[in-house]
Amino acid sequence: MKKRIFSGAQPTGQLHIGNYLGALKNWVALQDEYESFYCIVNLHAITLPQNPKVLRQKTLDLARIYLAAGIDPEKSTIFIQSDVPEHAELTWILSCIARMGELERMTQYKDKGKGNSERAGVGLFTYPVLMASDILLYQTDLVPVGQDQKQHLELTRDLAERFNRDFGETFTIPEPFIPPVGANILSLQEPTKKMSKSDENANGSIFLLDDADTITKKIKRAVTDSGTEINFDDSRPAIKNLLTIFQLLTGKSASECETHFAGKGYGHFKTELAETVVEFLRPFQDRVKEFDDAALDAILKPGAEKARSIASDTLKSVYKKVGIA
Ligand code: ATP
Ligand code: LTN
Repeated sequence: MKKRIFSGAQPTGQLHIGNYLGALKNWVALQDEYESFYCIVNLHAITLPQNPKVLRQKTLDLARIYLAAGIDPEKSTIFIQSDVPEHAELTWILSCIARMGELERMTQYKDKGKGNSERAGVGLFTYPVLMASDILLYQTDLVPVGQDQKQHLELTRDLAERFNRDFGETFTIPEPFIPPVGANILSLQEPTKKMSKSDENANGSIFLLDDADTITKKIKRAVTDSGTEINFDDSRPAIKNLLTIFQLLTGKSASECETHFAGKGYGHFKTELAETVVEFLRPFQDRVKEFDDAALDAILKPGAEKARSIASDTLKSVYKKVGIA
């Protein structure tokens, strides 16, 4: 029996190269070896205000991006979170064993809630419990995510262990898969913080659907460090970040990248990086257009059915264990 993967992304904002390199690229790479479930987490999306008119569209657009990135519906299950009501149901049960203190320590809540509990929604606070439910419903072995989700994975493991201890063996304890390179792609404008969908400054992110001109401009404007060398040096995070993007898109080793740019200036480096990104994204952007709504429906509907058949088994066993059914 293959081991199982679960991961997801929110249909908010626009997906950027950080989401691709930190998460999607690995989802694609792992789908042969694992039985994989890739979810569009629209219930997570509404933990911050969304425009209802565009949320449905964004949900479908994200399915297109999964497919264009190379997730193969013949190998992996792609589905929309809200099509499987067990996610919300298990969230209630796990909310009853999660502790306020452990959720208060979640840095994403602190960042996104801006430390203002009068204004922050309860959904934003319990967001990690919904994420734990996503993962635990599928008896997941491995969760490929970027560095920013590590803390949520630890909470998921804690909740699973607590439930198993209090009610008897029920959940598989999942392991995170955080890639050694690319798990924290930084903003091109402020290379001390992560490239983020919710960044107000669009120049900090290369979006997967940006056109060639925009990509080239963003890379030309990217902040650099003092010095001239193009190498992987932790004390020069801006260049290291750009070089990491180059490395992951070309598949070269770190030392090959350094040799490749030895003696070259920032101008040359940025031009070549921009060409590499544009050439990488061109076929991806063509593929995005291939899937119309009917084609998506033909993938997402059976995806949800397959997911549901597993999720409902887990939920039934949970209800039994807690004395509800
Ligand atoms: P935001 O950027 O607004 O915080 P997010 O991280 O919530 O967005 P999702 O679409 O839910 O965005 O994330 C999808 C995946 O991309 C997650 O596994 C996340 O860890 C990963 N990811 C997000 N930002 C980066 C980044 N800068 N570098 C590497 N991986 C990232
Ligand atoms: N919280 C994640 C998205 C997410 C997820 C999940 C990732 C929701 N549920 C389950 C992995 C497994 C984020 O904000 N990037």
